[in-house]
Amino acid sequence: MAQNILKEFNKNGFVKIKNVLDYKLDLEPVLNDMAFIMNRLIHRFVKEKNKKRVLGFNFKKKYSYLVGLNIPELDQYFNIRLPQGNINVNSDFFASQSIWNLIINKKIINEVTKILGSEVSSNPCQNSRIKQPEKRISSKNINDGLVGRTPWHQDAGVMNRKGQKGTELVTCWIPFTKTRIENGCMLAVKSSHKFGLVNHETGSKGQVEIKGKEAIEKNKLTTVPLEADVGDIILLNRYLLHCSLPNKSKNFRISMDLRYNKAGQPSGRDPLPSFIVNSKNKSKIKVQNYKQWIALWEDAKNKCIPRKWSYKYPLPTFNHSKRDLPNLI
Ligand SMILES: O=C(O)CCC(=O)C(=O)O
Ligand SMILES: [Fe+2]
Repeated sequence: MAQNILKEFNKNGFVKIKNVLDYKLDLEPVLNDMAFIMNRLIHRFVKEKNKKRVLGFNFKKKYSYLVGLNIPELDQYFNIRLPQGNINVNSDFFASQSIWNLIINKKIINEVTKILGSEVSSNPCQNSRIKQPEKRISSKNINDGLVGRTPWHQDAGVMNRKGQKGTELVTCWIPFTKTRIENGCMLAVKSSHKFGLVNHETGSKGQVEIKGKEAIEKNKLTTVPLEADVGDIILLNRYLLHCSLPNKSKNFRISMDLRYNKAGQPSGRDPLPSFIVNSKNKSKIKVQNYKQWIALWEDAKNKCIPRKWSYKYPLPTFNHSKRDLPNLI
């Protein structure tokens, strides 16, 4: 029987769709671009006498070597968006042609339209996550969602007030490695999107975290590990309670999360790029190539430089406790 994407999404708050993407066509180009960034970093940070040897390493060994150099904010060189704070003229981000191709990938957008309808914008809340085995991660980074465990949250919680008020945001989570419980797949509370927006507070390293998250275990809410194979995508409702497990394996766990929202609604991260990627009226698709997309990011960066930050979210999300998770169960 054909999978009813919308029905599953509305029932559980998430849906896994098998075999949407092709490794060679859609995913490997991104990994190749990450390898290119690593080579650039090796040229910049590795001592002259070691360069040749390190350039000969494979992906994993190169990344681990770079981690060992304690380069500040290493993950930012691989992240699709501007850093959250300290924006300056040199702020860098990973906006390659291969990522642009993924954002506008017809196979992804086709699935997203099953949830959002035909009028869809790309949302600038996008991340890539390269997660090493947890035992290699320094203790200060263990609860950093970009490189270690992702804390319990709802994706609507990382938008500004305008976005939180009702932007219909869908997350598209894309694995580049087979992702299982052992190597830190996401964990979701089934049907928790039905709670609506719950209260978040500041967690580790300035991330958002659900206030009263302990209630999930205490009240024995049903949790589902969101395991996925390469080629699959997982779509998440913006109110789904989810986190990620630690990577206890010996291998890397690499993923990307792209987001889309109903066209015309606030992105929740003004002035970062938000543009129509699907519409019945083709003339509404104004951003049509990689260079235009990069220009939007550069423009956004210039707007953020004077204020020094690219996005902020109000924390706690609510000043009262009515929307604290334990009071909603
Ligand atoms: O990949 C992860 O660790 C977390 C991803 C996530 O929270 C998301 O895509 O919304
Ligand atoms: Fe999330």
